[in-house]
Amino acid sequence: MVRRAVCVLRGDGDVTGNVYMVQDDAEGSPVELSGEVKHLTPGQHGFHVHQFGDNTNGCLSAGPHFNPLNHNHGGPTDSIRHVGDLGNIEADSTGTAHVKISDKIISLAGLNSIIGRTLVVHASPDDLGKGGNDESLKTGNAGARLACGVIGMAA
Ligand SMILES: [Cu+2]
Ligand SMILES: [Zn+2]
Repeated sequence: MVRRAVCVLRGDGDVTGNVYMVQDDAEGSPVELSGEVKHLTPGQHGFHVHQFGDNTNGCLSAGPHFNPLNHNHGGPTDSIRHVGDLGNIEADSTGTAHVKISDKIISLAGLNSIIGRTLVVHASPDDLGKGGNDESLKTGNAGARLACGVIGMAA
């Protein structure tokens, strides 16, 4: 059996995207994320799952990074990271980022489930916790929230 989820990203500007998530339900299987985010500035943009599926005040009400173990912020391959730390996506010269991420920490079920939480794309690169300041260990200095969407189950 395979679990599927989807997220439609929208914001105050013209950044838009669709991200699809698939996970085999065998224990320890990664979540495979794929899709596109458009109308970004070329280069890296922080990409995280935030705690709440609340977009009532835009992307701000999604709260901080999804962090059930109360760890410091990190990069996707770090052993110490927020569950929601997916690193960066990279937009090409046309402003489109082709999302292709495989992650074994997030899940579509259980304690680390991201269903009902918010996926956020940021204005700036995520420094992956290596920025040498306090904010780096909380947010990676990824800056404003350009677009976001609630992660929902899909067929
Ligand atoms: Cu974020
Ligand atoms: Zn984080």
